Amino acid sequence: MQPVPSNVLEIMLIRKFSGMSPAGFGLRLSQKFLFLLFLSGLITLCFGALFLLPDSSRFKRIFLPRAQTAEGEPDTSAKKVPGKAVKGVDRKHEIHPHQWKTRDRLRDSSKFITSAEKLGLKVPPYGQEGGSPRRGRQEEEEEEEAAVAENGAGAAAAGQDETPWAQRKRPSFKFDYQRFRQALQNPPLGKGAEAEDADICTKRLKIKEMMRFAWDNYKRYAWGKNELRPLTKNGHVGNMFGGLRGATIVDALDTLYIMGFKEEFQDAKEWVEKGLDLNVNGEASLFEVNIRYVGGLLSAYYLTGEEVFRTKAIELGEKLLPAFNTPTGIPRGIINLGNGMSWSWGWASAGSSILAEFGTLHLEFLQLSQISGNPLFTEKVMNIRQVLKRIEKPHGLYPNFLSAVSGNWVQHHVSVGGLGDSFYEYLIKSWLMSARTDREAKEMYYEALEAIEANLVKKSAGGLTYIAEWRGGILDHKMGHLACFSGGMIALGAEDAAEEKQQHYLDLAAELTRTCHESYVRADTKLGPEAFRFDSGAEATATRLSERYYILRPEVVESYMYMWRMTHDPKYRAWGWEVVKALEKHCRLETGFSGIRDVYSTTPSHDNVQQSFFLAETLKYLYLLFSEDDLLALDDWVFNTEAHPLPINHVTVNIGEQQ
Ligand code: DMJ
Repeated sequence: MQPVPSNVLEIMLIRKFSGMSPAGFGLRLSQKFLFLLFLSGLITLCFGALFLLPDSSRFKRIFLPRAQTAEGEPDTSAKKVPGKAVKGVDRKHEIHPHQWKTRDRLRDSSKFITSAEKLGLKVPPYGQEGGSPRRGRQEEEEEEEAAVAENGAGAAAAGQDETPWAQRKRPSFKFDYQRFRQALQNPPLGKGAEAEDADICTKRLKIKEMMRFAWDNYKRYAWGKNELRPLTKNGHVGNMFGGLRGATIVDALDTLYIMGFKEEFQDAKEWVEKGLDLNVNGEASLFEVNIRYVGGLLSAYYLTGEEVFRTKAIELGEKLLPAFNTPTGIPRGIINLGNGMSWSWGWASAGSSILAEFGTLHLEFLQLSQISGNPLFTEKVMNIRQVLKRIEKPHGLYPNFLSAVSGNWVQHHVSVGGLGDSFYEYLIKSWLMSARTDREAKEMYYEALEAIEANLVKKSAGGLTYIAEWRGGILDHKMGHLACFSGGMIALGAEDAAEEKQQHYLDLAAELTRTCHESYVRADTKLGPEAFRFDSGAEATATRLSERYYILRPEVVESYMYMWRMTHDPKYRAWGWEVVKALEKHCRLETGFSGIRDVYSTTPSHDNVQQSFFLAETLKYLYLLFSEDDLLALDDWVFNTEAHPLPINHVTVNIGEQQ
């Protein structure tokens, strides 16, 4: 007798194989195969459906081990932190309700605890965040979910105190500014010795005049806006800073200060006090806000001790923190400062985060912890480093796109120019800023540099050394203007390399700087293109129309400045002066400086933007090139990637010290 069917599956099977005994089946081989195929498909489907259940479902917990309940792809390299999309919130605004796990992971790291303790910051005992005893995991999860549901994405991860730092009840913390100043080996502005050479003095004065001209025109036509449009004599808002305004003011603060523009500096300070509104909505780039605004405010504070800069830097830094609420702790690229929502760039591979962006926060965030006493900033960037340290690197290289959800590389495009550049810069500068105690950063830097040299550094037929880009193993023989910072970076790090490599790195730095100089020399305007190539017979020239522009970028003069400080070879000053003359000839308009559309044409076509980094970086590096070495001495300062000087922590903090 046939058994009474007890479920749908059996009914289907009986219908399908009607006339056969389900016990014995009596099937032909091909039928058995079909049956097994169908059955295994069904089981896979049911198992897969488990992943769609919410984390809290008991059914899910029975069948899946905890670690597999995270959202995202399997991750073999980086330890994962589970997270999931929040119902009712747009996917691009997903937040991570299990933030406490990140903290657990950090607590496991003796390295981090060493750092936090050296900061003099109290890390409460495990399970006692916020003073409450440790609760059950389920209880915590339920609370986290409730908090998220109640507050939306801007509430950031539950378990993290979201009360603004300034309003929190906490033991008073005072950053000892005087102690910091006393620890500097040189006065920030140097001993004030004038260069003996009158010609050098004249050149420095000329650069000062250019700064005043750029500033005055910004002030006259675009005050409070982000950048000046010199042709149309108005302000440029741009879309990188969300609702933030005054990018030129904040970016220019330290340049005004070191050049001795006292009145202008006071105007700028007053605007920061009264005009810099941080409670604004809009899509801001985490990276740009960090390097220009946070970096600019930090430098202004360290140079002057004015409290307004410290307070604003911390307040702004806190507004960036919700971007880190992702399953891995790798921040997303865009943040709304008003409501804390964050998401990835639409154009980035599969909504991933960009190496040069999340890898260029370390210096500023460590300084934020130092001046605020809030260890959260340090925790965030230390976590980024741990993710990067653990992940497998193809040929030792760091690809440009990483999933903030899974912690895996999204594709294998490697570049020392755009998308990758300042990540490498921040490794060596982290080592230097820690007063040479952050050995982890140092090791990561030299390992990365070796991989770059082995895989990307090439010599052209004409004998020019360049750094190519890498696309999953295939080389693109192009170097971007952005990659021209590498000469300066490699020179800066040469002294700390293994003894037998020091001269080699200095030589490599000199060769790369010469190549970038050649890209300028070979252009009719004597200003370099956005990218230049070494294929199809090209040698350091742009071959595509779209790569012929120059937007007042600093990277080439930045390398001249470092090479000058390292070697005192007068050719670097000579090359810097060529740039000054070219800027005056092709970029100076009646009402400010502008980028140009084609460096190979002397018929002017201006892009009508005076970039804020022209005042922050290009003019500052030129000024330093023609100044004494004790003006912002490299023994005391590292420059962030926007040329804002941050102090080397001689006494106050030794963040990241490894034993
Ligand atoms: C600047 O904002 C910074 O130097 C950044 O690291 C790269 N791009 C610009 C200048 O070119």
